Amino acid sequence: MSKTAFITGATSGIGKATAELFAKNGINLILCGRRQERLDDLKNKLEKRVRVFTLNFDVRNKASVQQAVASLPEEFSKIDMLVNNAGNAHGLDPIEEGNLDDWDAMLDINVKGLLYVSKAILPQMIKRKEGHIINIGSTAGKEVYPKGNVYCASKHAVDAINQGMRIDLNQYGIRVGAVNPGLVETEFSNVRFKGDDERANDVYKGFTPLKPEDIADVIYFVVTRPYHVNIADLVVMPTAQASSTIVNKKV
Ligand code: NDP
Ligand code: 8X3
Repeated sequence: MSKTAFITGATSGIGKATAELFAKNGINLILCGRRQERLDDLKNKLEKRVRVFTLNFDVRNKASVQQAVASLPEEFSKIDMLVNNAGNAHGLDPIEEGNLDDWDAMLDINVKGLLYVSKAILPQMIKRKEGHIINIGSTAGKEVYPKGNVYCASKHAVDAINQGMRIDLNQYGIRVGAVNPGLVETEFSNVRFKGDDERANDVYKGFTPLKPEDIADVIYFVVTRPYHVNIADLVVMPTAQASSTIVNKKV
């Protein structure tokens, strides 16, 4: 029987590329995001291959998260894989100049949102003693870079939650692992710089960044291992990147 994946942040970047690759490989999809038009477009495109259901909710709103998961029809009620991907950086400022709304957004979305979604889906995985959670962390969850402060804190939290989930869910046979990308060209920097597209494009100039499809490939590899194999934690960077601050740019 074909499997079903629940992907948050499916309207763009890594989540969208993962949805497309999963569909190509026969994995049914529950696609989540806030931009309904994009969800509709993706559904129209991918339902030629697999069954697709869309859920529009903000991961920050715990009632909406619970309602959305509870609203799934019978044929989408068994979730085999949860890809906790929704998230972004908001701003890039030294700590003393940080914007409080940016801090709220990053902690509420990247950390609490991931927890709310996981909490809503876990009971069925625990009941079945089967399931797979893939948390999208970041190199920003492995090291801290200048002005990264709160975004890095949010991704360090994802790293801790990934480890904590793996420990606590071990008794239920649930697989838990993280994929931690380096620089991937998506809408990430457009969001971080609040629509300043020139500044966003500059981030990826002078080297070959990862494409969202590169991370989708890795996520697909992770979910297609035999069930006794759990990829616990992966860091994936462009070849030109050695760390958050060392990127071999030819400019
Ligand atoms: P994008 O901006 O392209 O995609 C972000 C996705 O998250 C969108 O689909 C967006 O959907 C969704 N999202 C954002 N806020 C919310 C919210 N409040 N509620 C529900 N959904 C939300 O960025 P990426 O694809 O790059 O980012 C995906 C993940 O990868 C993030 O967790 C990011 O931190 C991580 N990452 C990215 C890296 C990069 O260099 N790009 C590197 C390392 C990690 P919508 O707006 O429709 O709600
Ligand atoms: C995204 C990678 O280095 O832009 O998580 O923070 S970075």
